[in-house]
Amino acid sequence: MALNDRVFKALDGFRIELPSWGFANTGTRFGKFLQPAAASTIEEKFSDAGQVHALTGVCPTLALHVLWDLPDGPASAADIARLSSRSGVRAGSINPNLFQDQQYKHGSYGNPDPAVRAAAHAHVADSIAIARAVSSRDISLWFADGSNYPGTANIRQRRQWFAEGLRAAHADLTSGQRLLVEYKPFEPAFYHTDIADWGMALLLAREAGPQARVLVDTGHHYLSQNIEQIVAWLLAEDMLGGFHFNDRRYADDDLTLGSIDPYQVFRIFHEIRAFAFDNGAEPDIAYMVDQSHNLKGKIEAMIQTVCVAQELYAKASLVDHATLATAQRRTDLVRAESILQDAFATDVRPAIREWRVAHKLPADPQQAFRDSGYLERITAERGSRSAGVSSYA
Ligand code: PSV
Ligand code: MN
Repeated sequence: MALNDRVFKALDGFRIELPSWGFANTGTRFGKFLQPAAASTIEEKFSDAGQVHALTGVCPTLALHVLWDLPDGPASAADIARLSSRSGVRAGSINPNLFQDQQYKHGSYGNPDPAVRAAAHAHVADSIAIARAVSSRDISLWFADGSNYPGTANIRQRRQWFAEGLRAAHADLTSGQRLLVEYKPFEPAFYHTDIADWGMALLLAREAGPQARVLVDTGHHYLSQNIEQIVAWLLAEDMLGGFHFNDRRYADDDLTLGSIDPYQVFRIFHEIRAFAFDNGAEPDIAYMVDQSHNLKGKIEAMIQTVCVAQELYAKASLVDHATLATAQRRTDLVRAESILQDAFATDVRPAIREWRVAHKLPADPQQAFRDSGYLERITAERGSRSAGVSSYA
């Protein structure tokens, strides 16, 4: 197949979800630099996501965080439907918030206090109901649970509480819904985290039930970890539910995708493309962005991320799997490696521009955004609001 055809086919099948919180003011624990154009209402987040989707054509859904975006629970569904039809973007994954309330100081599902565990379970049950009300498939669970000092938490007991809690949550799903279990090695807990890695997430998801899968946040690994191997194993186990994409240099930095190590992202996509080739079927994976744009303009950062994701996915689709398999069988190491390197080095940007034009999209979404005047308009409209907006919302 010609390069253009391969790129077109790959991009036709690639969609990526945006996070509502990526359009809001965020910061570090040292402070927050407010951006006048940042979104602070759910209307504004849908509107900004609508811009990114209108210009790129590949972001039809917006991930929502329950406490930040849906304070009225399932009653917010009518509002969400109205915002969806106005912005052209539907509700995406629903993210319960089990880390912000004071009651979760010592954990949620792993809290020794049964009343707090019950509150966490009730919040997840509500979130599952919200997902149904807004017709969204995935409920994405991340737990900040853990401890800061050795000896302060009963790790095995907490594992048991997690297994029970996730089984109970799974029992609330209706058919078609999925529970995604996200792992993270540290932060905010700095001694142990209850779901610290993909193995723990996999075991818990398996135990929860057949509609649970693992969610891989690319920033949630130790520094030298081989993320694409984790992806390959989860694919082989039919347990890869989705991604939270971002990049990092040190910890969970939430930088824009591919900004530090684009070859890492390419290698992840390569494992997925190779799996699809070997099995003759596309795996069902929810690609999502999970970034915090502290310094970059939020909409620009999102457009940049989406374009980079498309580029790296398109490059991975250029790998000649049949030739690679032969080279691997013959242990022709340099040839096998260069098949990946050649695909990675190919400039796919002209083909992507053609794909955009063929789909009546701007050839250069970033430039189109700059020319649109949207940023100036929201800066003027939103900038007059007083500072002191709360985190993410
Ligand atoms: C935690 O670091 C995380 O990756 C989870 O996905 C949260 O939902 C998100 O970040 C909130 O920013
Ligand atoms: Mn995440």
